Amino acid sequence: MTNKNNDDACSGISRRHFVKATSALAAVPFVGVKFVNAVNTTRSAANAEALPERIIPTCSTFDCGGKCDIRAHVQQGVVTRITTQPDADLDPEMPIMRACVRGRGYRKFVYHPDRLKYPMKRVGKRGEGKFERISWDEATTLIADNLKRTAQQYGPASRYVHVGTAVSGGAFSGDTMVRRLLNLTGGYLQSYHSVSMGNTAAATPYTYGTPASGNTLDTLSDTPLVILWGHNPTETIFGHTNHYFQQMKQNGTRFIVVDPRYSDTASSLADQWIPLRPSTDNALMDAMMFVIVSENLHDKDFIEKYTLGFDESSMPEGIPANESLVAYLMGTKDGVKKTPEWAEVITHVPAQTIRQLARDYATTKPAALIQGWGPQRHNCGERTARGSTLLATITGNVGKKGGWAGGYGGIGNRKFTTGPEMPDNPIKEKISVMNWVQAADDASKVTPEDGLTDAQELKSNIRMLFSLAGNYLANQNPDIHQAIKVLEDESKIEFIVASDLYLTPSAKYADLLLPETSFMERWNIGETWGTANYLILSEKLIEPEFERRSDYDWLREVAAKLGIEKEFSLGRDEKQWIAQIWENTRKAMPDEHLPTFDELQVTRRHLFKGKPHIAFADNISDPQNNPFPTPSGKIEIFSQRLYQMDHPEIPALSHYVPAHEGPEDKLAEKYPLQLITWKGKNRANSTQYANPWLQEVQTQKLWINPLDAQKRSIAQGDSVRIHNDRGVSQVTAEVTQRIMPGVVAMQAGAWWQPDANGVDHGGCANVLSSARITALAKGNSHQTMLVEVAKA
Ligand SMILES: Nc1nc2c(c(=O)[nH]1)N[C@H]1C(S)=C(S)[C@@H](COP(=O)(O)OP(=O)(O)OC[C@H]3O[C@@H](n4cnc5c(=O)[nH]c(N)nc54)[C@H](O)[C@@H]3O)O[C@H]1N2
Ligand SMILES: Nc1nc2c(c(=O)[nH]1)N[C@H]1C(S)=C(S)[C@@H](COP(=O)(O)OP(=O)(O)OC[C@H]3O[C@@H](n4cnc5c(=O)[nH]c(N)nc54)[C@H](O)[C@@H]3O)O[C@H]1N2
Ligand SMILES: [Mo]
Repeated sequence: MTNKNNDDACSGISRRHFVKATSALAAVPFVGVKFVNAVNTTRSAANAEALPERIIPTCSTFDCGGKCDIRAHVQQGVVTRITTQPDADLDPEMPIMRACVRGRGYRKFVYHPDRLKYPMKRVGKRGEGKFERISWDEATTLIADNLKRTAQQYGPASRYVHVGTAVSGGAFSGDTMVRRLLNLTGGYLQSYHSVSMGNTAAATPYTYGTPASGNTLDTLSDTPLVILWGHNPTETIFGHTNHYFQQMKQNGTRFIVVDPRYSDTASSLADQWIPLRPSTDNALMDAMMFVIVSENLHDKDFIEKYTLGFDESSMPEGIPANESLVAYLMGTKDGVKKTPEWAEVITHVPAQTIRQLARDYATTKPAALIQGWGPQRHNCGERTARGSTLLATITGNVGKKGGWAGGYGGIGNRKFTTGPEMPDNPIKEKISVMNWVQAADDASKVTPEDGLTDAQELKSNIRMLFSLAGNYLANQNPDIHQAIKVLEDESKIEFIVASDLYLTPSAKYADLLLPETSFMERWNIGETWGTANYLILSEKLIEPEFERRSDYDWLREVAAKLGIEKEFSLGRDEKQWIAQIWENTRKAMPDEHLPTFDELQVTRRHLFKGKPHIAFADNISDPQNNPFPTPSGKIEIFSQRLYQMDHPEIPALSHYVPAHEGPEDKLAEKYPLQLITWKGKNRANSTQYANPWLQEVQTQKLWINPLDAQKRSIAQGDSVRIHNDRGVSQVTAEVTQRIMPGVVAMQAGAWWQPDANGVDHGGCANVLSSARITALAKGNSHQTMLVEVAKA
């Protein structure tokens, strides 16, 4: 997730209570606590020479969906093995949090021979990937000089920090500290919008007044029906999902998965899989609501008491007739009844399946419809996010134990720790993440309409850019080719600093490429995702090799060259920052009774045993004293604010509107297949792409249905060209019924590997994806693209 500072999204779970009484902890002598550097002597018995092995509980600080308990076996300063939480360490208070394949493979990420070793300066043309080794002294002088020069020549707002999510799972990072340095030297151009779930975060408040619409999963234990809507937590993890969902499955909860792909979640949990054409979710939702209302299955008491805009009798004043939900569903205004037959044509879900799904959802009490973030990383994602809130509302599943309010945005975006102290940024204007290419190319064209906030225009193009722990200059950015056109023009951005562990497709565009340490070579505190609620100490396990340095370390040297080392570092080294962040966090939540940092180094992890949390429970149990934070104080099925915006793509009622580059777009005549991407189990986005163990887990292929393959004479294992007007990617075909006809899919995050003709051979979908901006959030729509596939 990016933009974790999006704090309003974090308030989903606000009251957590610390269970492990500090008094009990204090009574335990530190040496006796089981986590402390357990010494494994079994090998020593066999081999008298062998040195004792320390087994250290730790975690990565990647943006990987989980923050699982991995055990690093360290011998003579080398991590020799990685295991995970053993049975003996299962904590009855805590959900099981064992490492997945990614965690098990970390050693191969850290000890890979291809890892960057020295600071390097670009020598060829930008993007060619030619570098020469330089000294750290030269590197930090270059950064300091360019920081000064760009600030003087173009103003500090010409400096930009790019998306870099690979360190966002920790309390401390170079990505954060570079912002501290910039703020101390005049500021920088900030961006907003989480490319992960920003469309949901922007749309959900139009229903509930806040995006924080998620519950803790322990509240679902008695839920008879869960609908996972474009949600694949078996792979994406989202904190504690696997623990709870597997338990619920064993206890008889019925799971339905709505996804164009037969995902690993479908195969591991689903009683029923409902594939639908991507970006048509709202049509399915509309038809479900049509069935629910016409069969009188809606929760009338709930609707009357808590909502606005259901039918004509509950519309705000001054709105003309036939704008309510019922009027829309019944076609009062447009003459189109939103029947299952109507939706079947759009979604390709059989009408009878839609009818049954609607009945199941409306008559099972309670039921939880949980939407993932895949459906909202579409051009129509805001409508889809709000659509599920409407379904939850008319069935009375909001604020109830066992129900779910719909959007999943509210609980995946929180930080427990305070982070480092951050001076104010003197630059107030902000761009959307989606504006960066335009801001680098010609900033005068970035307007408030495109996403610029707190200013009418930008003062300067982006002239200096930091990309620390991101692969978003090229690989992860939608429409790679339009981005690299600007990057390759050296008269635009004048100086690009990147730090990574690998020479990624984005790192090739750096002017200065710096070899960062890995999480095993630094101190940090791991922050959990989603519904999880614990912190893990991520200890420095090994010394960095070659000339690798942490971003903080070289930033300190840059600060010294700018004459502000003291203000920047406050005299703290990395571990001291972590200790300070921990202290500040302790102070910020006195009720939690967090252990001291010294104690944490013994206990290793800290569980916040919050009360089970149900979003909007207070608004439902006592609406007089807790109105919803919307303008009307009610759940707004019809949003007057959206009505006044009068934007056809984000209507006042969230209903189906054909998406740009959806299946109803005219472009489908030329490019008849919809391509979607998914986050697979063997990497976190593009992180760990080069890990050989994880490459064995699954290879990058294009999933294509046998019907579509046959039409194109494509056989299993054929090399295929996936193409549209933006680009071409060539990979192997996986002919499989796991993807519905009309749709093809590739795993996200594979490295872009263009040949001399610009054809990608890595399977990077972003040569094909679009940089189109969403209507409300001004956000990304990585997932909405039309392509054609041919045998290569
Ligand atoms: N293993 C693994 N876990 C991860 C990550 C990773 O890269 N790998 N990344 C992490 C990050 S940064 C994030 S933001 C989260 C993201 O988590 P999500 O955004 O939820 O993950 P996705 O795989 O993008 O999408 C979830 C599902 O949506 C489906 N989908 C796509 N389009 C549509 C549609 O139009 N309608 C419906 N109904 N379904 C659709 C996809 O097939 C997929 O199975 O995951 C995190 N967890
Ligand atoms: N087609 C498509 N594109 C997408 C998405 C999608 O679903 N489909 N999802 C989007 C989403 S939700 C996200 S969050 C973004 C993610 O995009 P990014 O934020 O670019 O994340 P990664 O691709 O993981 O790249 C992170 C880089 O950091 C490096 N790295 C790892 N650890 C460290 C470290 O300790 N220090 C440094 N300096 N570097 C390190 C890794 O080697 C890797 O190259 O991608 C987006 N792009
Ligand atoms: Mo993400």
